[in-house]
Amino acid sequence: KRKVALISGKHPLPSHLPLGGRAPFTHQISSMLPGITGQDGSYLTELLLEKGYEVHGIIRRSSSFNTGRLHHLYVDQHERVFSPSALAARPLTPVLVTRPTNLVYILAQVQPTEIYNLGAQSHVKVSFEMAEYTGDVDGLGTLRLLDAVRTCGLEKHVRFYQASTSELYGLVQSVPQDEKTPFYPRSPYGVAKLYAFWITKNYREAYGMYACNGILFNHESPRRGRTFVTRKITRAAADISIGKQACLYLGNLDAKRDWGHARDYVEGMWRMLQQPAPEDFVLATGETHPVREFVEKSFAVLGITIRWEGSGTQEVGINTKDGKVVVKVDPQYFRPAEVELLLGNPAKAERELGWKRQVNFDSLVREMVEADLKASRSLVEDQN
Ligand code: NDP
Ligand code: GDR
Repeated sequence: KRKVALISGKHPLPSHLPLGGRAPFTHQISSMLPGITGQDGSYLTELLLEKGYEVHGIIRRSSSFNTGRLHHLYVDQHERVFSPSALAARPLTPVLVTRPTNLVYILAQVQPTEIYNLGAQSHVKVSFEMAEYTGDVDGLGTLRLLDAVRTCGLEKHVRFYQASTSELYGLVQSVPQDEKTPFYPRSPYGVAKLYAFWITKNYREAYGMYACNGILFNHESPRRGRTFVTRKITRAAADISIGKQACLYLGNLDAKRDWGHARDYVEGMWRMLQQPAPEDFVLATGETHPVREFVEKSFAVLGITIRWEGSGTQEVGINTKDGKVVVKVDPQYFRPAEVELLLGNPAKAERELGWKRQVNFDSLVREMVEADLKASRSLVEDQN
């Protein structure tokens, strides 16, 4: 059986990026990935290549490089050297696509067996500043992709994964949150993803598509975007520890999140598309931790103990060794409406998918801090 995956976005200016597999469009299993250049896209690409998929990504045209997270997965077309795993020998081959109708062209050409719809304006705070854009990309974009699948007559042949989110729960109704917990999104991002959740479910019911929502709680890694709170903290802690930065400025220190490792979560995405029938699943760790604890543990990895003083916007974190203020609250990072508590219940995924997170909170923090420390140090060495 031919298996082709597509990791896709629903953006106005994507390009076409085939990766892996030895000859284009002939591999037995293939996937399509909009959002391939993001954190999850890079881990999912690794996983699918390992499983022998031909992977096609859709990327946006950018004036600067946006494929950094994928560089280890392909080699220069002039060298034609197969990587040790012999999986990543295909060069980046961009095909500029400018209109949503070109999604139809890509789908018709790739004929994916699986589509992972990861592309999104994924920053919650930014969504308040770019609400209409976020609604268009994250909400309507999902509809465009689903319609393109139907236009190509692939609705009975393709399996579709929608990157849904714990942000759908928003204002706490009850915890732990599972597949039956009511939604109450608290941001334009959450509202756009609510539309995407329901349109995915609607196309499943209306047209018999194999379409799943993965309701994923926060997942992080050394590849996490630098403006999300975990990575912002681990980078700053590393820089502060070697004297490159003085202070870290943060918003709400008391928000609680259920944080897992992205590598574990992409495994869950893939498992959702291998079931006999399409269903929606929560992926979470079942633990919750405040931002404040993420800060303390990150500095602790570097041998720095934090003492908190003051309250509200006046609160600061002090390095107990030298008395220096290393964390300050800056109200510009507060959100107009906040999601105070996320705590997921992954029981259904554990039971039906055999999925379980492998990386715990402390190991996640350590891995991220150590990666950032290594990067900071090598940058300093390069400059010297
Ligand atoms: P990232 O922000 O790291 O990656 C987002 C991807 O979407 C990138 O490839 C990005 O391309 C692309 N993208 C951004 N803007 C657009 C646009 N206008 N049109 C099309 N594509 C665009 O996100 P993650 O990898 O962390 O998350 C993947 C998906 O999962 C997202 O949909 C996110 O909302 C969702 N999600 C994430 C969770 C998490 O904790 N990480 C939890 C639950 C859901 P470029 O590189 O060019 O910017
Ligand atoms: P989130 O992630 O909004 O949960 O969305 P983020 O890391 O941005 O925020 C988590 C919590 O930390 C608080 N916070 C700060 N956040 C940021 N970014 N910067 C700060 O300086 C800061 N200070 C405190 C926030 O207020 C929030 O409470 C992520 C994204 O990946 C979404 O795409 C995904 O759907 C959800 O996770 C699940």
